[in-house]
Amino acid sequence: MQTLSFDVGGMTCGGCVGSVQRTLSKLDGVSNAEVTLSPGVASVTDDQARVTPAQIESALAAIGYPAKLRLAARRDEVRS
Ligand SMILES: [Cu+2]
Repeated sequence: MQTLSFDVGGMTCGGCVGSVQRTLSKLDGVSNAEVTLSPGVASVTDDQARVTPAQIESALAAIGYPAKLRLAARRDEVRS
């Protein structure tokens, strides 16, 4: 498992945060998602064998929130 941070654009209220969080949680391979409005960031804990950052970005883009992986903020692997 690993935890990745994504910059998420277009979120303006708690409803947006909820939509992003729900979409991330439903993705295969994602075990946890924490989303904040300000700054617009999603921290996603996932199984890198089952979901790629590009899939996460496109799932959010598909619902109207352009997301971009933060390479600098990438954290070390979490022990599972
Ligand atoms: Cu909103």
